[in-house]
This record gives sequence, structure tokens and C-alpha cells, in this order.
Amino acid sequence: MKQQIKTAEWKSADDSYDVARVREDFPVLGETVHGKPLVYLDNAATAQKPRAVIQRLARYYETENSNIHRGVHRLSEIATRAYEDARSTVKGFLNAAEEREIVFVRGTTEAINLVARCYGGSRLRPGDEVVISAMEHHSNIVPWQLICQEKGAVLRVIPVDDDGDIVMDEYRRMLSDKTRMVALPHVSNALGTVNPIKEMIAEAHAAGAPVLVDGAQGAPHANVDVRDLDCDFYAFSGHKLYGPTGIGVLYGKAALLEDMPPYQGGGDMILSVSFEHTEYNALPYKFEAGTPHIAGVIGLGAAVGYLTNLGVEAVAAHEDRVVAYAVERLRSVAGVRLVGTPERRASLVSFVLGDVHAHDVGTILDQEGIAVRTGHHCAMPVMDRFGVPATVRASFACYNTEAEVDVLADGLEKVRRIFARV
Ligand code: C6P
Repeated sequence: MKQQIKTAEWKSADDSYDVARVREDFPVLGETVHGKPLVYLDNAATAQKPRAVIQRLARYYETENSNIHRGVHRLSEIATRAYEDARSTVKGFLNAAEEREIVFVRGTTEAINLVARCYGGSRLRPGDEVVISAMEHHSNIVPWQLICQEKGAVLRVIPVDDDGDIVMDEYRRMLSDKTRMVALPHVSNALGTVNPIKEMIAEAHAAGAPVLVDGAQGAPHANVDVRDLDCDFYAFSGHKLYGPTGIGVLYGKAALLEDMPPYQGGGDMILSVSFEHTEYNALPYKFEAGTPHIAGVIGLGAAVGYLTNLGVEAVAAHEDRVVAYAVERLRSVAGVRLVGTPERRASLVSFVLGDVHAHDVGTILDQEGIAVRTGHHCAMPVMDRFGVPATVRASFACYNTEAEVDVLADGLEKVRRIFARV
């Protein structure tokens, strides 16, 4: 049984952004959980899908399903066109210079592994350094650890301060002629910190090092202009940006991608194959071996189109209001301690509630219909840095409201009553 949320309750304070209208685009938001209206605050893990994406996927499977770049038949042409149109949409979204700089991958994780393996694997020498930060998701740690171990290179970690901001002086000190790569998150998934990546990219370049930006939590919440940032690589996942799972994007400067060996071998990444010699395909196909996630790419194109129609800046401004309200409201709940109070925050807030384990908080909130993420958020070093085993994380998207923050705060009061010791 669906329990529809009353529009007025969910209207954003700023009337120019009609959040009630936006909510209507997301069928799942009409669901109930344990008899309560769903309050979905786990968007950093994965965002919900608007009807435009769901219907686009259905249309592809119902009327266009075919393999791409292979057939001369009509359906294959249609599918190929749709797939390449999505690439063009993503190129526009990131303001990349060329479509061949947009490589479709499974997600941020695969994008980073690709760069670590293909760029790092071909360039790193013993004693070279790769610089990451103390706020990384495991996806931007382990691939670099693996390639550094293999090549005898050194992984350097920029510290973060007690607020969850990168210590810029330490970063500057760390850069040297040994630095071969800097890999940084645009936005921290565990703290919400928005890093000053443009400035950090310029500093890395001054030291002669390229920069990969892990944009998993950036692209859905900020206007990304890869040419303005001048980043060398930018990675993001479709499913956090209202698109399907299993699809993501690696943007790379053409000159760098050209120089890198392929990631995987197989169909579509070749021009010719003999047992003696294989000639690789041009960009971006060199990095898209095998039948890709065609529906995923087309669905991602629809998701990017959806977000662009809402207006990335309008969405970001709305989310900023909601997250600012969340910070203020959570601070008023006795026993709540925010983990991360960065200078610039985007889209999420992490906290602990007294000595109640985050999983217990999450379980009680779930009974109230509230979905939050609890745990280490695949960022164990961040938990160590802040001396907590886990946090509760509320993360917001284009359809969340201040009223939902109130429901969260009420849920936390209930947790406090249950754990009277808080
Ligand atoms: N973070 C979260 O709940 P994938 O799994 O490949 O789509 O994204 C990996 C990834 C990389 N970097 C950052 C900053 C991320 O936040 C994530 C995914 C989710 O925080 C799932 S662990």
C-alpha cells in the first residue's frame, strides 16, 4: 500500500526549486517502509531513479535491444546511435573537449583501477610517488597500493585536519619531482568535504604531476567542468547520479589516454588481430573491450539529461540548503557529534550519537522508514583518523527536503529514548 506524502509538507523553503514536483518524478518515493513513508537519505550509496531513466531503459529493451558497433541491421544502428548519443551527452555534461575522452566503464571503482593499472603501470618506477589523501574511499586507495607495490613506488597520504579538511601546507610539501600522480576525491563520501580541487590540480601540475579526481560524490552534486578544472582524469558512477548501476565514466585527456596501453583485451578494442600482432582501436574504444553495458550507457545518458534539465546548479543549491538545515538540526539533538565539520560541505553529513553503535541507530531509524547508511562507508582510514569505528551518514539528493531532516531528527530522539544512557 502506498502512502503518498502531502505536497505542502515537502515543499522546499526556496519556491523557485519545486522539490514537490521533483519528487513526483521518482516512483519509489511513494513507497512505505514498516508502514511509514520512505525517507531515503542514502543517496551517497546510490540515488533513486526518475521515471525518465526507468522508461528509457524499458524503451531500449522493448524496442531497440541489439549489440552495437557490429551489426549493419536497423536495430544495431539504433542502439549504436543511442549509445554514442549518450557519450555526447556526457561529454557536454563534463565540458570535455572531445567525445573520445569519455570512456564508459562499470563505475568509479573500475575507472580508478583502469588509470592505476594502465597509466600507473606504464609510468611508475621504483621510488616514484603517488599522492592521495587521508579521506579516500577504498576505491582510491587499494588500486594505488596494488600498483605501487608492484612497481616499488611509494604511496604518500596527505593528512586531514580535525574538521575534515585537507592540510594544504602538507600537500604542498609532499609534491616533488618524484610525484607521478595525485589522486583526490572531489567530495568525501565519509565527511562531506568539498576539496579545493582546482587549486590542488594547479599545484600538482606545477610539480609536473597529473591529477585524477574521484568524482563519485562530486558529479551528482556540482557543476563539473573538466577543462576549467584542468584535471587529467575524472571518474564518476552512473548510479549515484540517478542512472543505472554497473555503468560509470572515466574522463581522460586524449593525449594521456592515447599513451596508455589497453586495460582489457577483447572485441571492439581492436582494429585488427592476428596471432602475430594486434592493432588497437582508436579512443575511446581501446578501453571498451567486449559488449558494453549498452542499456546502462543509454540509461546514464537519460540520467544526465534529467539532471541537466533540473539544472545542476539549482539542484546543488537546493541540496546545500537541505544539508545546512541538517547540520543545524542534528546539532540540536543531544548526544550527536558530527564527524567532519569541513569548510565546504556537499550533500551529506556523518555523525555519531553518544556511544550507541551506528548500526543500532540505523536499525531504529529503519523502523521509522528512514534509510541512512551506517558503518565505515568504505573509508576505514577516515574512521581511524576520527577515532570512531563507524558513523551514521545522511546523504541528500535533488528530492530530499527539510521536512525529511525533521523526521530524521525525531528518529534520533527516539533512539535516545531507547538508549536512555545517551
Ligand atoms: N561510495 C558510499 O556509500 P562505485 O562503487 O564504483 O560506484 O563507487 C566507488 C566510490 C568511489 N569513491 C567515492 C568517493 C565513493 O563514495 C564511492 C562509492 C558508496 O559511500 C558505496 S561504498
